[in-house]
Amino acid sequence: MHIRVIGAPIDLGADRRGVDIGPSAIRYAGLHDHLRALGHTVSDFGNIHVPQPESRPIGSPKLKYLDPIVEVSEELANVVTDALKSDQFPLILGGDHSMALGSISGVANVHKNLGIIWVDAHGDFNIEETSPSGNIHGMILAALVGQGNSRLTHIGGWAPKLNPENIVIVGARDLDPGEQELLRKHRVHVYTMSDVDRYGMSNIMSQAIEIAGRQDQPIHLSLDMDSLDPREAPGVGTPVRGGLSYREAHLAMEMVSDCKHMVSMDVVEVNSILDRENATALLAVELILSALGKKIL
Ligand code: Z70
Ligand code: MN
Ligand code: MN
Ligand code: MN
Repeated sequence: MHIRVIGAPIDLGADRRGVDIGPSAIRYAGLHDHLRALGHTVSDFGNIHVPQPESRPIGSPKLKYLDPIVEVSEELANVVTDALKSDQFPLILGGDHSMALGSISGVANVHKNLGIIWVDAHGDFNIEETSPSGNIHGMILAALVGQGNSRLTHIGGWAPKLNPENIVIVGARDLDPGEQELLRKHRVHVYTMSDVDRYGMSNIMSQAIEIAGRQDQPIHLSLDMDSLDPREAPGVGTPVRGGLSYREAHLAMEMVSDCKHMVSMDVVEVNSILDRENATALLAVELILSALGKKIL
């Protein structure tokens, strides 16, 4: 496979600074050499341009940095669409999770009926009215199904990008009250950590792949590193106890790899300021490799 690495060093969608270093940290962790060792060819677009928060007004406290986030999303969507049209596999490095608005909009330009596997401690299904923070990284999935501010929902001039029934969230353990209602109302499939404990990651991922990839639908995998337990991934902006173990996360990636439906992937929320000796970026590379075909034997 030809992998196109795209850096999206955006930290406009979250409060804690430091995720803008994420794409560099993941590259330093040896991403390209490891991908080539797996037999892939790799090219790197570099990073898309993201304005520094200090250089732009924050705007409404209910939708912080809306203007620059929309601009970055438009550009990222185009870069991702171009990669897919050139038969390349886009691997997008964040950045906070707001970058998935651009990446998934770009994939949805090419693949109709896209399935999503969203591995995250959070639902990222808030709208302006339910968000406790005004942080847009917590609103991305809602925007992609057409809910919330019209500038977020209409990246590329059209909406919605996703059918909520094609979305599966895995690893959830921190959902806001209004967000829970919205997830139920729109029938998003949510596998919580409680479900992972009860049924095991193998069963959860079989079902997730069955749902997101039904009728041979292509799947986009969005991996928020805060899905992992903070003991494994200390370098994330919003750590939440009780997350995925090292082995559960690898198994999830290996099962997505084996299903052969994945067309694109993002890895987000690596916060190097909060990390220890690049551990979270090194883990991100390991998980990317499992998702892209690495086998133990
Ligand atoms: C909270 C909010 C969030 C990621 C934190 C947190 C959202 N639900 N998303 N980290 N990736 O502010 O909306
Ligand atoms: Mn997230
Ligand atoms: Mn999260
Ligand atoms: Mn199939």
